[in-house]
Amino acid sequence: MKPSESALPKSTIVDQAFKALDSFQIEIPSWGFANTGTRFGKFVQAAAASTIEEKFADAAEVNRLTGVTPTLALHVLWDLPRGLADVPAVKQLESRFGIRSGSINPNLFQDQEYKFGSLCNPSAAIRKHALDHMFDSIEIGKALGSRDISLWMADGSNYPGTQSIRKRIGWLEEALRASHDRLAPNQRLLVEYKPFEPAFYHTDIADWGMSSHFARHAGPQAVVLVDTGHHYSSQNIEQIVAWLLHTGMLGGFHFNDRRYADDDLTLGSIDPYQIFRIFHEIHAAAQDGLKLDIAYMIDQSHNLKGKIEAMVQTVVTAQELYLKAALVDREILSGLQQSCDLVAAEELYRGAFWQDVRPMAAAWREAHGLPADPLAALRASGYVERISAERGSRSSAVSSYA
Ligand code: PSV
Ligand code: MN
Repeated sequence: MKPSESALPKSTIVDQAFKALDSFQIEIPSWGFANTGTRFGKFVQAAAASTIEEKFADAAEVNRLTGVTPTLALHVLWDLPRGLADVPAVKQLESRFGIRSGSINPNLFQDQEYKFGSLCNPSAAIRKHALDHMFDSIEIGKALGSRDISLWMADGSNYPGTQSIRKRIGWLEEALRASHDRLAPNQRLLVEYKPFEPAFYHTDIADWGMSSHFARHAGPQAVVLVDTGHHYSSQNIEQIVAWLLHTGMLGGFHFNDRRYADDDLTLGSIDPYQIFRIFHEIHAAAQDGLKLDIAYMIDQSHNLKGKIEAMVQTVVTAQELYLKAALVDREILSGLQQSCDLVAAEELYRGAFWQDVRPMAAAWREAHGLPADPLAALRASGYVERISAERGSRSSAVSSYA
């Protein structure tokens, strides 16, 4: 038997695969459908969404094709610029398009007063302004019945000695605890980290250790969010994931791929093996009986690839990598790890990665009344051509650090 072949009968493997796919959903970001770019400019797409209604429509199309993206992440200032007053309109869109609001993302980086920080700004008045926005975001989450408040801040500094790093830690601890106090019992606060950009000397939540600290300090409903683009080159992200699983602090992911920095490339386009390794840690933890509650989300906004195509491609890739990792025979692997049979262990692990799971994923889709090949179905539907014609030059640019 080759290491990549399982001893299990084929029907058992298909059952296992279907079970794994049944358990996987992924959230898509509203900002993934809008025109975005780099600091060098924007290439505007005719099909880009310029209203929240269009973002819901595009999300519904991705869900119609894939069946696994029932929720749409919202960014407060971009999607609900009038705050709570916009909630009734969003609710109408939810029922019209059959898509629910997903994580609520406060925006603490766009307003002019945040030049030197938001919740970590030396000015108490600006910190209060930022905290009020956190409170508003939490109320929006409650009103929409969406569970996760997903916090990322651009806070940091560019030059050594220009800010007190420790004072800022204290201010942020205070703000996150106050935010946590406002959460409803079913809500969670996800704390995202990023080591650089737009701040380049220090960021106030630079890594998973700092995120874990802030989340723990805030309270039991706060956990860590891992954005795969927010690490230094060659960092071992699956080890971070294993630690967060072990300590009960893993709340969710922002998926994308990267080559150099926070590149927001489509998932698995550069390093699919890394995502497989992350999913393996999660499946292994589940198999070992750990209690998991992980929000899988995409954080990508494309300005070269077609937005809806890129989103469908990412969702399908996420499913495939999740499935490959689900099919690692972890009982055999555990024995090989125990006996330190390195080559056999690695070959078993890599064998699962190399197998072609696309036919199984297609069979699962057909069994659920979904198109076997969502990308081909998107092309055949003419949806992108139709919205391109309708939206045309109306699409306006939306700024983002994504
Ligand atoms: C920041 O780089 C980030 O990853 C945060 O999650 C933001 O909310 C998102 O991108 C969009 O700018
Ligand atoms: Mn992110």
